[in-house]
Amino acid sequence: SEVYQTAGGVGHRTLWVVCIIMGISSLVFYGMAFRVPAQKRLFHILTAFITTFAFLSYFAMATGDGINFHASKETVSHKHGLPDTEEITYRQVYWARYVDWSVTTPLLLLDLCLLAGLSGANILVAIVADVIMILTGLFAAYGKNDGQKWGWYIWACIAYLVIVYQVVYNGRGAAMNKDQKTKAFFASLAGFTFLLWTIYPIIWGVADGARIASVDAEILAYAVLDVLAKPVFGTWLLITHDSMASTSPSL
Ligand code: RET
Repeated sequence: SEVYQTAGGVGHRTLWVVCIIMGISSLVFYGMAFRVPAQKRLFHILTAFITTFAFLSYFAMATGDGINFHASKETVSHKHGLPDTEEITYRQVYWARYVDWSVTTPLLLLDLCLLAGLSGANILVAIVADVIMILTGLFAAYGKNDGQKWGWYIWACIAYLVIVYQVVYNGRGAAMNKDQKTKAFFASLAGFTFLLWTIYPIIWGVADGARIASVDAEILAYAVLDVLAKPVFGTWLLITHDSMASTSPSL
């Protein structure tokens, strides 16, 4: 049998709402960048680029770009002695998200790594692991069968663990050398990030993965997370950073 899974009105409106939120926060962040001297602008620019990419990706998805149907085969086992049947689900995959994430998640990590004062080698490992996580996640989304899908998913999760080790564990070590305020702020921001980011693979698992959650539920869940991970994260970072005396770190 065949099943089609597509977005409805709720999903469509949600995509537009987030598109507008990302657009407005980008303007605000660029505005905040101009209000500080050039030497203090690195975090502002990074953060504004992050919401700009998200704005473009949400514009794509809201207008129907960056989406396609993907067929995946599942074997449905029946009880009561009926033979197993093969079910094909055609689900909308929003690949524009992965294009967005492949650029914005490394930039988000860069924000955190620079705040902690992590070394260049550690930053590079975190960012390369992040790109691997997103690209293997994209392959997972296009897996033709369960083996492929969940195989790629496992590689992505391992890459995620590498990120957590670098940013949370080594990041905390590096932040030890910073002033008290930076140390405490890094701990809160990294904790917030780790919590949010861990929900993404869970949503993926029930949405693109097992295809249990509807496309609308998937859009809504990612919408909430994306707004917290980008505009809320950015506002928190920039307001706190502006209140601190330090200049931007140099790359
Ligand atoms: C995937 C699926 C494969 C397993 C893992 C994933 C992790 C994704 C993450 C995404 C974070 C996105 C953010 C977006 C900001 O708007 C690719 C879903 C581990 C952590 C922060």
